[in-house]
Amino acid sequence: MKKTLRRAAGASALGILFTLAAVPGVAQAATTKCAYDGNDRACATNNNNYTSSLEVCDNEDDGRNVTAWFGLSDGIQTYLTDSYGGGCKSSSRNIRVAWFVVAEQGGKDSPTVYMY
Ligand SMILES: [Ca+2]
Repeated sequence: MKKTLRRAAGASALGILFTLAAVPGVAQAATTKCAYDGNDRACATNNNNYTSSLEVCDNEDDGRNVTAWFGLSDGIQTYLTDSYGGGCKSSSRNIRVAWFVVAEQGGKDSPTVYMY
């Protein structure tokens, strides 16, 4: 019993440490937006330090890949393609995402998502 209590106290002390350590992260608040095409999706996250994360997920086992096109804030476009299974495709950039669209192979583009 004593041992369990001590372990629990240790865990909560760790929890406090993590909470305190996370506080500076508030200044790094990120903006994440996603677009969906059925169950398929693409997301972009812009971080306050002007980096970004891109992700596309083919969640439909229908033989059609899913591609997202991302417009970066310098005007350059890039894309990511995912095929069903094995998790999502992701990438990061040292620049923010301005907009993106997602579409399934042979399908229509989603409405454009503007990040800011
Ligand atoms: Ca698919």
